[in-house]
Amino acid sequence: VRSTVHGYPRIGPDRELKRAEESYWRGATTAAELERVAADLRLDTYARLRAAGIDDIPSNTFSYYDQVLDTAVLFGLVPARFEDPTAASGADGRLGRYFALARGVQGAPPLEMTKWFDTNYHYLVPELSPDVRPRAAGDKPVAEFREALEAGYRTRPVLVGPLTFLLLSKAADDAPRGWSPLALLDDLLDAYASVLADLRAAGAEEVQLDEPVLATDEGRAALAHLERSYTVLGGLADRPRLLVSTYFGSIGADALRVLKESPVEAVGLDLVTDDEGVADLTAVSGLGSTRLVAGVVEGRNVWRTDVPAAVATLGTLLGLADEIAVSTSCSLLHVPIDLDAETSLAPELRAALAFAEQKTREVALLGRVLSAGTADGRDTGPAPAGAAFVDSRVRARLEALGPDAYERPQERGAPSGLALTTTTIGSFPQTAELRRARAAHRRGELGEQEYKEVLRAEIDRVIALQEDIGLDVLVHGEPERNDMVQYFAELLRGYATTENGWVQSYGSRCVRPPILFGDVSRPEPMTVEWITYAQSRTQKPVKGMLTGPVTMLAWSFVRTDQPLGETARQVALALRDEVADLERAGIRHIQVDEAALRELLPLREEKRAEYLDWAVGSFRLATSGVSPTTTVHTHMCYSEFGLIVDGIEALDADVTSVEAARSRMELVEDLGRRGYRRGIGPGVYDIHSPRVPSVEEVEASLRLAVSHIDAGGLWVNPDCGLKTRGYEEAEQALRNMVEAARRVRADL
Ligand code: THG
Ligand code: ZN
Repeated sequence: VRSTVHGYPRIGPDRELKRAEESYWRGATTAAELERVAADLRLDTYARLRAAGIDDIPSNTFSYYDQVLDTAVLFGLVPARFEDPTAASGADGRLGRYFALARGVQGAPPLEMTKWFDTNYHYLVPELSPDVRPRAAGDKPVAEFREALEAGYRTRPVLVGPLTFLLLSKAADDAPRGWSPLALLDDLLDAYASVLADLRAAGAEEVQLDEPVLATDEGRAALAHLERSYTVLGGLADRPRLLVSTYFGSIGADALRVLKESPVEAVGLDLVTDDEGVADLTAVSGLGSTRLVAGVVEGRNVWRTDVPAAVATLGTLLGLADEIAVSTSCSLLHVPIDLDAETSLAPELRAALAFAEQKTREVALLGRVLSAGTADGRDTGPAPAGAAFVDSRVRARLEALGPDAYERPQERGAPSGLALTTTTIGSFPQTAELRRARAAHRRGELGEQEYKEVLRAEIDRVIALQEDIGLDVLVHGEPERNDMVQYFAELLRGYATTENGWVQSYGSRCVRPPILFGDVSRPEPMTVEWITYAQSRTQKPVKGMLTGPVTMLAWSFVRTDQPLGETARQVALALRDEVADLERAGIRHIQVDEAALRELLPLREEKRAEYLDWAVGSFRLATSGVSPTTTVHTHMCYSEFGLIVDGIEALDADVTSVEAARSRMELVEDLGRRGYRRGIGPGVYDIHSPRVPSVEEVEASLRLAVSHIDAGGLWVNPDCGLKTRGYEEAEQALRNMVEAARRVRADL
């Protein structure tokens, strides 16, 4: 029984890739230097996998930014605005254009970025139209295969599969109405055929095609396209063996039957996310001679595998395919690299954890155990899923809550007398000085009082700047927070944080998801000191800023020994106390961000109602204790609004701000049609790009917005927090935004 993994983190154990890229972007290093760091990281990954005992090592899991972008570039699917005839040639030209697609350049806004299924990773959305013709335009998979082969590794190149690629792409603005990227399938399959032939010629014996979209309703419904894809690719004379990998949930018996009957050699299934995988296999009477790559080691959470249970599962699977291999449930991209880099986790918690490095060893161990038919004497004891830290006080409080703890009075004060009230989402740029102070404080070199002085000085400056710009509802800028989830996790009981547990979020940006291992409670107020200080510096209202329960879960590694909804209610109760303290301190606007509400939405419709029920319930538990005259705000990122608009109504917040800039205000139109009556702040410009929007651009968005919904409920804000931007661009963009609001107000 062979062992493999679907993919491995690409950022490097010390975030080498991030540093190298950001240095290249600043112009401090050359393309050749960046390429050398990347090559070293790839080879280091192969070496780690081999050392862990993994039999079949994947390649092309590396990316400079994102694997979907890589696929678009591989097939020449680059929008015309990036075809600059004067662009530099050679490595600089290639990388320059690649990064332009991801980050934008003056005159060419970047591709839209959105969440990769229900993870906290973001991919770039290819823009396709009937005018483009997919072709094998790049050689990244072949080049990386050759590079590995020369170093002594005959790897299995990994590509995003054709169905997933097309279903994750969108029709370009100039495509005819109703045109679907799926129309490109046959041309795209020709292009895949060419890449597969090149890989075969280079010596690849097997190629992995990732089709996670089969875990969604949309993918499951595209059976004809699935069949077409793998009949064509499987039928090629000149190709490596094909492994079609699926993950983020089961794919259903219908899709599994299509794959079983298609001429592909192997199918990868996620056997941990839900418990339907084995039932699907049984429903199709097993895979027969199609090899089953069994994802039994959780690839996206950090708990150790229960080895005896996994061995039992694998034993069942032996009867459902002639040949099986052991793997992770998905790429290890979503977990930190190495638990050994952590020095201060409690021993009982550490004993329950496995990061990428440890998981590869679990996979290899399972392969050996199955091959030998017995356990090989190592520690294979069961692992707790959460170190079960029980707090009976929290449980008793939750049990005592009545239904009124989830309801606000329907009659409440108007949020604001103004039309087009201007505000920001919460964070202001995190300066180098601030980061240095935080690091020094963490190392114990900067005392508590001195550190607080730095933070207060930053708040002074942020408040003064906002007054000068003329914003209406101010924020304190969150200088005390490294990350909106990490910060609260550090202050809540039941949560642990890591020192080096970095996971890629998008491009060079990483997060350190905290670990929610036990019952959650709030030992003391978490934000009151900072918000009240900011309020003391201005006559204008200052918004209090909290992170909502769903987002606290979505961006953490969460215990699996109780339903997510139960854990969310514990977090909500802690936040409810914080909201009450803020209100008592005189704060009149309180924002509870649910940036990740959309992200945790189950991939399949049949599971959504239950999710929205606990997601909405926990938000309401956190916020419904406020007085009728306090304005409750919430913020969401990457919303695909239509899908959750009912959920948003149910949150019962007074004002909701959402990303809208990259999707050009589509949501406002949608809301207008639905007769939405609460406050809405559609992001008027994209903060993920360094581009400064012009006054006219913002003005046009606002005029469009007021043509669809009542100006009294319209708030004016950027589409997300400003922490990733520099002060110069943030300030200019906000000035333009406020000026645009002034112009539109004047015409009302
Ligand atoms: N926090 C967490 N997850 C997130 C976001 C967040 N997911 C969605 C969205 N926001 C992603 N956006 C970002 C934006 C900035 C950064 C990471 C994700 C970022 N990270 C710093 C870096 O990579 O340099 C490190 C931050 C730190 O020092 O902690 O800038 O806001 N959890
Ligand atoms: Zn956001």
